[in-house]
Amino acid sequence: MSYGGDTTDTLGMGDVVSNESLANLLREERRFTPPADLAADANVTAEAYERAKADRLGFWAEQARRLTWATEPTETLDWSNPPFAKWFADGKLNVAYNCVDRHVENGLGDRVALHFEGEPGDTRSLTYAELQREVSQAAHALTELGVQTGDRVAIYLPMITEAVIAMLACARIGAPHSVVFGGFSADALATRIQDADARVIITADGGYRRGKPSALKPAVDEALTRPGTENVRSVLVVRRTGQEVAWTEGRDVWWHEIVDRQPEQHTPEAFDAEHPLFILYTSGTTGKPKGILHTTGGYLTQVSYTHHAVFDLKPESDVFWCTADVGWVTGHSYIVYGPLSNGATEVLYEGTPDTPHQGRWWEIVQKYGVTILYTAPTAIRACMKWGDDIPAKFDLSSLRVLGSVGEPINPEAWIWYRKNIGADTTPVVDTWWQTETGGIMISPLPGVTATKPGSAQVALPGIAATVVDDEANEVANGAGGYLVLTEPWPSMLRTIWGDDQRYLDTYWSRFENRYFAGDGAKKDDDGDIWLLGRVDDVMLVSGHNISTTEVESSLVSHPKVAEAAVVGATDPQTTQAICAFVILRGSAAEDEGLVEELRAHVAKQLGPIAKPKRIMPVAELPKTRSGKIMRRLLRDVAENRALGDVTTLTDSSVMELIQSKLPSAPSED
Ligand code: 6R9
Repeated sequence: MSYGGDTTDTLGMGDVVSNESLANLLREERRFTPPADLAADANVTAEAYERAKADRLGFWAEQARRLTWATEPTETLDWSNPPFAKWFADGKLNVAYNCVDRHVENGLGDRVALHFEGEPGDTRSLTYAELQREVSQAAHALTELGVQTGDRVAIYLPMITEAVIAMLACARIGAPHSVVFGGFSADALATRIQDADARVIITADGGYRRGKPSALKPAVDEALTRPGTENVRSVLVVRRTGQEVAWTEGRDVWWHEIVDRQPEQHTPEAFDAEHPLFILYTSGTTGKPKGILHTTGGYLTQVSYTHHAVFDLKPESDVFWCTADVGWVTGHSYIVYGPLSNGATEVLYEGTPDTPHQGRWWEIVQKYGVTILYTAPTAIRACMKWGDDIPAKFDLSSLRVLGSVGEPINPEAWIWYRKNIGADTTPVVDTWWQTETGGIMISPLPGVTATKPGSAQVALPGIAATVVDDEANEVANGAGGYLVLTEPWPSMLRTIWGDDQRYLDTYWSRFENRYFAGDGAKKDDDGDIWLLGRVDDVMLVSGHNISTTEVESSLVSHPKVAEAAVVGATDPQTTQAICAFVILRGSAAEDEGLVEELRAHVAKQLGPIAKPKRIMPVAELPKTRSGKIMRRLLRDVAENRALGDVTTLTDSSVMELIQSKLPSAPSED
């Protein structure tokens, strides 16, 4: 059934998407089976699902042996006080040793760990042996600055090698880090310093962004004037851009002055598996940011295993590139801890994809022979908008696996990615997970799964996920509801820093004994999972629940649309009215006819009730720095309200642009 008719459905997510509309979006039944050579040599085969199903804890105990433990764990999971989990609790290990030293000890010291590419074009390749020296020196420097095991260190850096080194140095001495994204303001930084009670901050004079040096140190100076930051003793400053910085004697220290003179050897201490590894703040839609706490052994086990399984990493020959920033969880898990624990060679790029030209990423893929690329739908859609001719100018034949994360990927963008970046042969893995889950949870496996564009499909071996209705009953195939995780997993968050009650209330109170992720989802006829966006974003139109993701996917499937964001705005007749903001593809012209054409296109695909009331072509959409569309702000615009909190927005001028384009009265049906 498509959306239509006048019947009022029950509330909840039961009807967020219909089978027919999914089939419409997929148009033909497109399935992509794994390339034969990849399947034949895959790190993980279908048998892993069986093994994990037969003995889930035994499966994870086996994965924990991927790591080198100072004391091997004998316990796997302690779930005696749910939802406060302990994994591998009697084991001890050092994360930095696992990510660096053991590879050097295994004779891989000359292997490149990081190919750093600065935005201005400066480069540096760091081997595992060099990384070991630099992490050791940084660890000594932190100790000299008085950092002790358990002290929190805030890291506020651009995407440079020191960001990775700083994180590993903290892990090495058991000082939990709190990485704050370099694009955040002094306010956001101050809140995070206060909440974690950080003792040292690691920052830089600045970084390069869009061809210009962009200062960081002034935000630190400003943050440290706020109450509640008095416990910060030292600010360690990397010289990146050479721009002038204000200096507080006795507090500020240059990285090169203190780190470079330290001994090159450092003995790593083994910490308990449940020792805190890092805090990472997620803003959420309301309230103060939540400090998501991750610990040591379970986290490293799952990020190591998932990186090996989902990307089919062959460390001796692959060049891995995750384009995320280290300031968000994807950078933590799939730039730093997953790849380095697996001894990977990877690319670290400082800048934006279109500086100095729109082919910069593809130039980097060609230059380093990148074999595995992991990026976000928002970036893929930006590349679609810039045009197919840009990637076509570069040799991308080294690529063999493509990944996506951060938002639902529209089938159209998925197909574009595979075709234009992956030569129509590489598997695309759409990976669903969250800051809270620590590692990938739902994803195809590139050597096993016949992929469906737009679907994350199946829980990984050892992971239990399903879709439930309002009453917590598992929905049948073909129905929609709420995505829940039904069993604890090794890289799960342990709590919200300093607020156990909020941890219980936010994640474990909606459904008994189940972790509620906040996302709507649907099972298709094969039982595969389709993510439908945050439940807060679901629209209620004349009694029907309609998912923003679905209407967006329909719009993006129109050849003239590169990107779309859909929100429900309060409407006297229909409760909410669907408002769409669209970015057109390179050559498409914006005119009245086009808006009507797009409305008709959605109505035809999804049914008349899903037809947007208003469609506004815009140049940009408001996004967080991790690339997620901020629908909340678009709702403010659509309802003519003052804008809410814009602190996590990439570029606040985007909202002014959108508001200035708003027609005064909405167009009528
Ligand atoms: C890793 C990351 C988590 C939220 C999550 C969901 C959305 C992430 C997705 C996806 C559909 C995917 N999300 N991956 N939605 N398909 N493959 O992004 O963490 O920043 O905490 O965001 O992102 O809504 O709940 P985080």
